[in-house]
Amino acid sequence: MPTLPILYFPNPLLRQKASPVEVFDAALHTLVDDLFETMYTAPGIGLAAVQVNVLKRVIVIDVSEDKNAPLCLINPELLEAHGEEKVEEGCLSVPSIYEPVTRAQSIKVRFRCRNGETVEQDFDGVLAICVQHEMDHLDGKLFVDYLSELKRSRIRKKMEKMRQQTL
Ligand code: GNR
Ligand code: NI
Repeated sequence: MPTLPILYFPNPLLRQKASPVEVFDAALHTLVDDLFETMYTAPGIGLAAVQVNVLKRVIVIDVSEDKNAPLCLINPELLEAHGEEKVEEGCLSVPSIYEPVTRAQSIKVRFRCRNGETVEQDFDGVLAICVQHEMDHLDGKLFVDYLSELKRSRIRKKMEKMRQQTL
């Protein structure tokens, strides 16, 4: 299973909006497998298809210590959000940057599984944060968008510098 190249901020491709999955076929299963492989290799606790330039509403997550709790959310819809908490976030598309972001503390989400089954599930803790972070990616939104313009422009400059060094 290949790992897929991850796009980095401020690449405008990260701003694209993903389309709902309509066909639950073998190609979708391959995409999901490749997303997991890419996420575990990175390593990260979540990955959205947009981050590898695939414009489908597909998210993979595993926040477990032992990397044995894979979750795949397809076409996720936020049904409920409760409470607020400010937690430090990072992103595979914004490497080496960690900043606090305010998110809902617990959420209820409707989504489809890789086999097409529809599920409604409640999330809290790190999982709730991660699901919200990944759902943002599907609409072209990044955690740096919640920071001040000053912080975001400093991060942009740092990313552009890092990128030049790796070219
Ligand atoms: O690996 C990741 N860690 C993380 C930490 C705090 C809040 C969100 C995340 S998601 C991130 C992987 C990623 O960029 N997913 O889009
Ligand atoms: Ni991210």
